[in-house]
Amino acid sequence: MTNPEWRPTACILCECNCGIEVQLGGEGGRELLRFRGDKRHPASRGYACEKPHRLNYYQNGERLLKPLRRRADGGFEEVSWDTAIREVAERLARARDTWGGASIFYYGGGGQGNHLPGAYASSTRRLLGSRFKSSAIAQEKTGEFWIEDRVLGTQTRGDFEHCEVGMFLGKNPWHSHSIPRARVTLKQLAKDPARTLIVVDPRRTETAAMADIHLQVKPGGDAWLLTAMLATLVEEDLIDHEFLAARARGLDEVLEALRGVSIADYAARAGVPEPQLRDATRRIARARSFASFEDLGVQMNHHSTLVSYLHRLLWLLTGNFGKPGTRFSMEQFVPFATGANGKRSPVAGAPIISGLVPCNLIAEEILTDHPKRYRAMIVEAANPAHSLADSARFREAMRALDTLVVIDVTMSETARLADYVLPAATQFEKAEATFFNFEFPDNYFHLRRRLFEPPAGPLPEAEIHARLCEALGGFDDAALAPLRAAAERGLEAYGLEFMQRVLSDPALRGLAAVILYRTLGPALPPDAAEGAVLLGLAFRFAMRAGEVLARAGFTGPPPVAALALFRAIIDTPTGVVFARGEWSDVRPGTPDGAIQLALPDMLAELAKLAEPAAESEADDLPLILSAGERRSFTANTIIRDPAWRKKDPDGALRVSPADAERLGLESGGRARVTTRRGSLEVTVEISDTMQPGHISLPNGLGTRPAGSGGGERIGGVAPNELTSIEDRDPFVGTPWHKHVPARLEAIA
Ligand SMILES: Nc1nc2c(c(=O)[nH]1)N[C@H]1C(S)=C(S)[C@@H](COP(=O)(O)OP(=O)(O)OC[C@H]3O[C@@H](n4cnc5c(=O)[nH]c(N)nc54)[C@H](O)[C@@H]3O)O[C@H]1N2
Ligand SMILES: Nc1nc2c(c(=O)[nH]1)N[C@H]1C(S)=C(S)[C@@H](COP(=O)(O)OP(=O)(O)OC[C@H]3O[C@@H](n4cnc5c(=O)[nH]c(N)nc54)[C@H](O)[C@@H]3O)O[C@H]1N2
Ligand code: SF4
Ligand SMILES: [Mo]
Repeated sequence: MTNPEWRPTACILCECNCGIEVQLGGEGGRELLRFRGDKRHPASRGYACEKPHRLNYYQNGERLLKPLRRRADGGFEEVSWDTAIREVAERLARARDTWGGASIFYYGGGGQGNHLPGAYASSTRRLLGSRFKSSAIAQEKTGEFWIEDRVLGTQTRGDFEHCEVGMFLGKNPWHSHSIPRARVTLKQLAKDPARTLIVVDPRRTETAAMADIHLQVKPGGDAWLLTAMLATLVEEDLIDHEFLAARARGLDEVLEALRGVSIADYAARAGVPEPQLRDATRRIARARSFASFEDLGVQMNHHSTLVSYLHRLLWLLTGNFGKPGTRFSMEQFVPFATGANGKRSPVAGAPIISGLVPCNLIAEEILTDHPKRYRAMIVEAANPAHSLADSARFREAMRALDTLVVIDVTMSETARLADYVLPAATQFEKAEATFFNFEFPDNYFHLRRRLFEPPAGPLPEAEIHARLCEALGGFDDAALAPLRAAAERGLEAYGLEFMQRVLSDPALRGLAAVILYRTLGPALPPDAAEGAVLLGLAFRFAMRAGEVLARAGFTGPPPVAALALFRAIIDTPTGVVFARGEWSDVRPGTPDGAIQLALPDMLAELAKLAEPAAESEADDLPLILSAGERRSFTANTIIRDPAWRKKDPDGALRVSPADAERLGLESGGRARVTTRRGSLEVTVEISDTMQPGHISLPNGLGTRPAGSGGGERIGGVAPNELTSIEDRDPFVGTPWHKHVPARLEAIA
């Protein structure tokens, strides 16, 4: 029986978090049966793609129901929550007392749909003195953040709804989305004869197939392509001098670096016809507005940091910043990208960007005898044993730890390596939210209410961290009585008490998250209790961005506006506009307020592009493997059961017709793919969307059910069995997953 009531929530399968409505049914009403886009949602406005229709595979997949502890014989045993919390707290406190809190590493904190675990973990980490952390962001976006922070001092995004020319660089938004209502926006761009869609991708992706201009770059050729485009701007004087004179510095150095470039040579090295490249460049320069998006195809590739810089020069030299249809910066509820702060990782001394240690260094910073190596780790809402480069090395690193604690809904590849596994409630069994607030001019925040209670066993992360903090002796429950009493008197009374007792007390401020959950949580509607931490965040937001908050209707002194915002978030289960930007707000946040066009280290990198191509490193690995493509039924490892995938059940390796013929491969046949790091059997799909020399595997597949013997059909392979941690950007350590030298052999 399906309950006819439509309940608002959000899709958790990509960063867009489209608002959806669901009808529940099945046993105990715990199945997600029917779906539709939620028209009330401020950003998605009724839009959703095909994936949430099969979200029940997440909710009712293989679950963890009891805390697990590793036995001496290597297996797991179930233990009570009391035992698990006590022992985890003891072991982590012992690690802190023996090696220092900095030896306790934190990984994750949330994925595509859930960022509240990380917010609550801040309290536990504070008590443990844990200083270093990372997440998937540090294997994709940290290079872009670092460059953007230096050039602009603010984080920006493209306004694709209004641009005249839109460009996607190493990004396939038809499948990967990342912009609101992606397919609607793409169709409008492609269909309108006055507008132009440009795609830069070695593969004729679904997006490239719709494009007006497809620059079918050679794998890894983007730095030459972008440099040739920039040199075209200089040679043909397509530069917006007026814009730059008013807002930028460093133009002369940049022009100097670009003048010597041979456009014909660089176009050839990029594999793109020079006339097409010039045509695309002119189209961009002459447009009233140009928006663009770079993603994993370039961010997980050679020259990734340089490409982020060149990409910025392309829209800055053409004056495409700070006006409709170009690039905007938005006020986020919790700021996402914060650049480098001068801190370095303890063993390798790598730069920490946005507070994150580069993912590719984690295993190295464990597998060493360096005294500052990480000794213990908490992994929460992430699956690094599957998602980080070189899974074998990562497994080895996890085994070398004194203590690994994993908090997950399922027995992930990472959980299997843990000393303790703590079962979490799913994202529909608790209130959840993300801080992916990238909209403009109206930016929204959505606290989804829980749809039903968790089964006996799993707990929301808020509860797990509150218990851990209590076991660590973080606060005395009696000291919280005045806060609890205030919560019963109402939100205003609570807000006052919270400011006086918690925010003004350095010892308690760091524990604000769990204190809010323990004291305000019980006074909130039960299906929104995990939203308690948002009050603290609302206070911070109101202090920082009162003006955009007021424009969104939350006026008054910061505490008053913060309380009003918090109340609206709790009371509106379909999402709230919390910031209303204006184009005049969009300006550089650099110390002198000017755009910094010339970054000396990047200009030095640019100059190196002129060097002759290095000898191919290995003749026996002649192909380039893109390990981890987004397809219609992939969603990282959020959904593990291969049955959810309606198409491409084996997650086939795509290969061009020319390579297939040369190697004697057939569609549906089997082949062996080998890299420097590993070798796997795959199913082949011959695809004329691939260019010769380039092969591609999907992301997030090859997950096995817990306790499986390994012989069963699992649907696809795990790409990071094939990648190496050494293949990474020299500046920020991001991996080169899209550019793995490989060879392919038919299997009879
Ligand atoms: N369906 C689905 N959607 C998702 C996700 C998912 O798992 N499944 N994951 C979400 C997440 S976490 C992210 S970060 C985004 C990522 O979104 P995208 O970055 O769009 O995802 P990918 O498919 O990994 O890579 C994009 C493109 O890079 C191209 N590429 C490979 N090599 C090169 C190259 O040398 N140069 C250029 N220019 N392009 C190259 C590939 O052909 C591919 O089309 O997607 C999000 N959306
Ligand atoms: N080779 C290669 N590797 C890649 C990529 C690639 O393109 N190629 N892409 C990279 C990118 S961009 C990303 S974003 C990462 C993604 O990699 P990760 O950040 O590791 O994310 P997921 O694989 O989605 O793992 C999320 C985990 O959270 C668990 N989970 C789900 N809901 C909850 C919950 O409510 N609470 C808790 N505690 N846990 C929950 C899931 O069961 C799963 O184990 O992969 C990266 N890895
Ligand atoms: S675009 Fe992303 S968030 Fe929206 S429905 Fe599709 S997978 Fe879900
Ligand atoms: Mo990602």
